[in-house]
Amino acid sequence: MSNSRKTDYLQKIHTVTDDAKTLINRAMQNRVCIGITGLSRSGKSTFITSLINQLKQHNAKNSRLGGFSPWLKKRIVQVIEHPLENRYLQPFDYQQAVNSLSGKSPEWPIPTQDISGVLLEIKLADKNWRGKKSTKSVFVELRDYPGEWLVDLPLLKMNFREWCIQVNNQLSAAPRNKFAHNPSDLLKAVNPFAEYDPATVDKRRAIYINFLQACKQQSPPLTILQPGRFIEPGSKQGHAALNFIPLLACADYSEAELNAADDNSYFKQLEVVFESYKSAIVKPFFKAFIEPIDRQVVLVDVLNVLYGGDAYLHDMMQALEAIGDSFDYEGGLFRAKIEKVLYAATKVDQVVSQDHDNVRHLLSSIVRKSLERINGAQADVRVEAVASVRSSQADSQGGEEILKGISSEGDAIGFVNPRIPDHIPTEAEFETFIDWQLPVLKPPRGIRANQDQAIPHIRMDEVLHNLLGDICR
Ligand SMILES: Nc1nc2c(ncn2[C@@H]2O[C@H](COP(=O)(O)OP(=O)(O)OP(=O)(O)O)[C@@H](O)[C@H]2O)c(=O)[nH]1
Ligand SMILES: [Mg+2]
Repeated sequence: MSNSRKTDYLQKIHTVTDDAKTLINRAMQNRVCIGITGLSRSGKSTFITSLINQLKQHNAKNSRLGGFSPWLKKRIVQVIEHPLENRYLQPFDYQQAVNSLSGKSPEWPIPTQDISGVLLEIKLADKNWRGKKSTKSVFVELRDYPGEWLVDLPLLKMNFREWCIQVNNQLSAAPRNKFAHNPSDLLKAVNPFAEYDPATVDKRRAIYINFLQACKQQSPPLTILQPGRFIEPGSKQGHAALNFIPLLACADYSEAELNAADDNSYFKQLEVVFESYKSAIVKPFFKAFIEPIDRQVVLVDVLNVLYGGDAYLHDMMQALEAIGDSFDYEGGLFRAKIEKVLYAATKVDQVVSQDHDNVRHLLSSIVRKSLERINGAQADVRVEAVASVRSSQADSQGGEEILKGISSEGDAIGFVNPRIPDHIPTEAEFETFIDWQLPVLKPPRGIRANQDQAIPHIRMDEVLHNLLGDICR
């Protein structure tokens, strides 16, 4: 066996034994790694905060976790936050998130800029094999990261030319082709075969970043905004692997033609940077934060895209499909697979309660349509509709249910919503959403989460049951 093959072989054995060890450790320790995945602003940090809070405040008077058997049976003894073993990972700042939600003027957690994690220990009353009272601990790993980075995962399966063609298709189709600041012409003008000029790349890159930012900031935002680090660089600000742009003219040439380009051409130079973006930035994120996942929550802000119309919904569905391809639902010998997947439509407190079930069914239709691969896999897949922080209250007006809450400007408001269909809307049904402005609510006043109160929620108990019910038995 040649030396390099030997090293390869040894590395493989090493990885297999490492994976086996992780599996055994997890099984012995009642430990699960839950991947909270969700696109930018889908509600991940708020969800993690609420999930920890519901468990920690299990004894609060307003704790409502009837769907979670250990709570109903009063088996939760204590919930402790530990840092994750990875010393490079900052701890998830639960306390700060809770403080801002429960302050005098409550605020949502700030948008996430880097990765953090927490290891929750749930101590449960138990009986040992002799029937004597004891406690058992269940460990739950949770990690938080900026949602922008998730849309980079599909890049791992693409080469530079394929990515350029994808961006070209996106920029020339609705809704992006209608945007005044669409940089299509400027990017198309860069000839992939011409001599590479870093100053030109810098200028066009700045324009492309502005475009991505504008797509993110508009309401509703678009989903497929790549590369994610152009919008949220985290600790990689200024990294050399970020110095590239999509060369839209690549769509006009075959792979063979582009491969024959001069070494100092735009194509060849930027191809190298693109590959280093994948290997130095996307791959380590995947390895450290996506690969260890054995249970997954996919948070989807489905209400927010509805009023954007068909193009926005499909942009999100495409992103979900492409991202879904990056997760391992099949597994292999000594390689863990994701055993449970819970899709959760978030912020369901923005619509009246009679529509909550429809939101869940709408998400089911999206999942069935856009995630063929997951439907064929072994994983247990479910769908929920939740509010991590219930920020509206039901009231009635003329016999109709209405909602009341605090607007982002701090005013008390009352509102209703158009009926939510229980399926992907038809063109005619989309019309009913065009004039609907989804209210951006402030968190409710008076949470007092630090003073033995639990955060009000919708169906977070079902989430706990789905994710942890079996291992808490
Ligand atoms: N009404 C309501 N709004 C919510 C809820 N959860 C989140 N939001 C809104 O959604 C916004 C984004 O929530 P985050 O938890 O920060 O979302 P994220 O996925 O962590 O966002 P990034 O870190 O930017 O990827 C918040 O600022 C709130 O406006 C909820 O349960 N109810
Ligand atoms: Mg966040």
